[in-house]
Amino acid sequence: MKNSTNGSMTRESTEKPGVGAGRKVIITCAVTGSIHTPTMSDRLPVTADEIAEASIGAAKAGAAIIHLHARDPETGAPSADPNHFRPFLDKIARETDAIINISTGGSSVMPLDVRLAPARQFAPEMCSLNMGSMNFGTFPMLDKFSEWKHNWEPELLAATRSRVFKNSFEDIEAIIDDLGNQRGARFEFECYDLGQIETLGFYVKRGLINGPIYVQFVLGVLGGAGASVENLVAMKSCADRLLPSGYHFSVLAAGGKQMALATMGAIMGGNVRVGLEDNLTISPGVLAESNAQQVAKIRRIVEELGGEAASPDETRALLALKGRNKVKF
Ligand code: KMH
Ligand code: ZN
Repeated sequence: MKNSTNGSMTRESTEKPGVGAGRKVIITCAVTGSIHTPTMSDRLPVTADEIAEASIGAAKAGAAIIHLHARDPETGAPSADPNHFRPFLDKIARETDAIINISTGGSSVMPLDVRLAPARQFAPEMCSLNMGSMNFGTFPMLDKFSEWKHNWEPELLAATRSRVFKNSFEDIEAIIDDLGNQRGARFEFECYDLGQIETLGFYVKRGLINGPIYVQFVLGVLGGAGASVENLVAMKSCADRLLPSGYHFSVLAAGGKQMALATMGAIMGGNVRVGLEDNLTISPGVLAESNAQQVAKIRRIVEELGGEAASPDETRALLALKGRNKVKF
């Protein structure tokens, strides 16, 4: 018999809804990161004003979480100097109620203490936490340009051939304790392959990680899982087996498959991350005008599929965050 509410020819599904049924989908926007360099796009935010403007635009377009790195305003080079964070944190907090998520990944070539400095100082509601050591190759982008605005750009890309993005068990435990237990942050657990989801499951089982879990399936980084539907399905199945029911997942794909795989993630019952940190384009071969343009596009897709963008406060409730009044900026 045809079901009058959802048009299905079958009896009502007992599965969790995907994008449909007005499900709240958390949109994260990662506005600048440390992968891309100023030569690659004039739209990549570099100064504090640009990072603030990009973040405010993304929040207005529907992003509940803003994932932040800083850059040296003179050169555009990735920076984890808290002095480079403060001006844009203050401005974003004044003009939006978005959840600030400060990266602890920094740039894959920075030492851990440098990477942790801004999250330690500003005690945000959320931080990223990369769940394993890995190769993190951005050097293939060297082939795309013959001239660079700054010497550090090709040097940094080339360095990723020999450097390892170090996130040892000891590092992970230190971050959980320092930023989670002592400063009350919840984590965006960034998992780039199945082994890192296993590591997350290990710490949950050991009782080191409590409360709502927000795992980011990261696809498309050279050294981690490639950006394919098959890999996403495998990661979701692995997380379903290892993580407590009710865990939250989000999907990001670095590179041109960003929108397609985020859409797939939403359809599978997850949340989405976009932003120029992960991908500079808005459609194949076309540079995005802004972070907000990418947020608006994924929001349109989510809404077309029957979902709704979760507000910052709805996200705070879903993830049991400590609240805006407990951050130090
Ligand atoms: N750009 C992502 C692929 C972090 O900030 O901790 C990795 C990332 C790492 O977001
Ligand atoms: Zn990041």
